Amino acid sequence: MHAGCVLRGAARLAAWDVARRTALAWKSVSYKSVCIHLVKDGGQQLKDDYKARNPMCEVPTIEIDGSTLTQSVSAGRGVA
Ligand SMILES: N[C@@H](CCC(=O)N[C@@H](CS)C(=O)NCC(=O)O)C(=O)O
Repeated sequence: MHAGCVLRGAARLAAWDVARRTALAWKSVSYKSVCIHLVKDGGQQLKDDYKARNPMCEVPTIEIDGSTLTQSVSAGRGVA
């Protein structure tokens, strides 16, 4: 059981977005999806509130079970 899962990703789906969402669906994890626009406002991934979650200033970021996972492969493994 995963509580309060939040998935922060870009508006346009990349291959790893599909893989991540597939992993979440496969594990029946419900999640809140938050769009991080990479151009709007000078790049929302560069804003302090997002940078505090992911110092690399990249999407995706998954918050799950009190942990923040920032790399697609580790995020996939964290969900599985
Ligand atoms: N190693 C990262 C790479 C993620 C990545 O390259 N994300 C791109 C978007 S597809 C990004 O956030 N770019 C931010 C930017 O261009 O400022 C992962 O596997 O999650």
